[in-house]
Amino acid sequence: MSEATGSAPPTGAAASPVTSGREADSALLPVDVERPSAATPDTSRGAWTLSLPEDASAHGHRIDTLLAWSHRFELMLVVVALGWMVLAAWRFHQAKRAAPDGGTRRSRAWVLGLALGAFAVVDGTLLLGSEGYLRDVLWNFHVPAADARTVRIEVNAHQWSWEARYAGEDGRFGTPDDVVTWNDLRVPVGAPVWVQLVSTDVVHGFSLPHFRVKLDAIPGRVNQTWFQAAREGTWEVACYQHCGTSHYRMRGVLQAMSPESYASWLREAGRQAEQSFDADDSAAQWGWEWKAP
Ligand SMILES: [Cu+2]
Repeated sequence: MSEATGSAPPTGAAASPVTSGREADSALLPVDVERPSAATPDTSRGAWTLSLPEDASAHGHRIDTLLAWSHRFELMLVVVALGWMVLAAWRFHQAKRAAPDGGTRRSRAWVLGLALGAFAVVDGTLLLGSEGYLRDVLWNFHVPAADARTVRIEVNAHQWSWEARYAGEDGRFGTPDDVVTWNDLRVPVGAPVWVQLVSTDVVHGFSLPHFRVKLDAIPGRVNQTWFQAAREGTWEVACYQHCGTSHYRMRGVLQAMSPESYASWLREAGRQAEQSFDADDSAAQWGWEWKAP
C-alpha cells in the first residue's frame, strides 16, 4: 500500500545466482503444492472496461475513493476549460481582430487575481479534501509490525517469475524449514501480510491489482509493503514493469485462505522443506534476516 522504505541490500539476495523459473519450478517447489498452471485472470468484466478490477482487500476502497474523486475533479476541469473555449469561439467568432495592447494595469491585476484565486480554490480543495487519504494511504509507511497475526513473506523477483519465502515454524528466515514457493503466494484471510521485496536481475513491478498493491522490486534493495485480504479467493500476481522478452508471462497466483488452512499448509510445507533441505544448493539460499521496519 505504501511505497516502501528502503534499506541495505540483503546479503546474497541480489548476488545469488539466477535460477531460471522453469528449472526451479520443478526443483524447488515444495510439498503438496500443485504447481499453479497460470493465474486466473479477472475476466468477469471483460477486457473493454475502464472500471477497476474487483477489490479483494481490506483497504483497497481507500485508493478507489481517492481515484474516483480525482476523476470527478478532472471532469470538472475539462468541462470548465472546454466550455470556456466553446463559449469564446461562439461569442467572438465574428469579432474583428484586435491588436494586443497588453491591457491596463487594472485588467492585468484582475487576470492575475482570478488565476491565483482559481488555483487556490481548486488545489486548496484537493489538498484539504484528500488530507485524510494522504495520511491513511499514501503517506502511511507504517507496517503492522506489532500485530501478532502479521504474516511475513520475502519475495524475490526473477526474469520471469516470483519466488516467495516464508519463515517456517521457527519464525526465522534463512533456516532449513523456510518454505519456498514459485508463482504461488498464500495468505490467510483477515491478517496483515507484510512483504519485503527484492529482485535478482532487473527492476520488476510487484503488483496485486485486486489488492491495489504496487511496488518496485529493485536489485540490491529491500522494499516493503503490506496488505490484507478481505475474503477467500484466488487472485493474480502481476509484473508491472516491462522486464524483458517474457515479461508477459511473469504471473503468479495469490490464494487467500482461511487461517486454519493456511496454518496447516505452512506446517506441512515447512516439514517437507526441512526434509529436503540441501545446504549445497546455493541458489536456494537467497533469504535474508527480516529487516526492521
Ligand atoms: Cu517482471
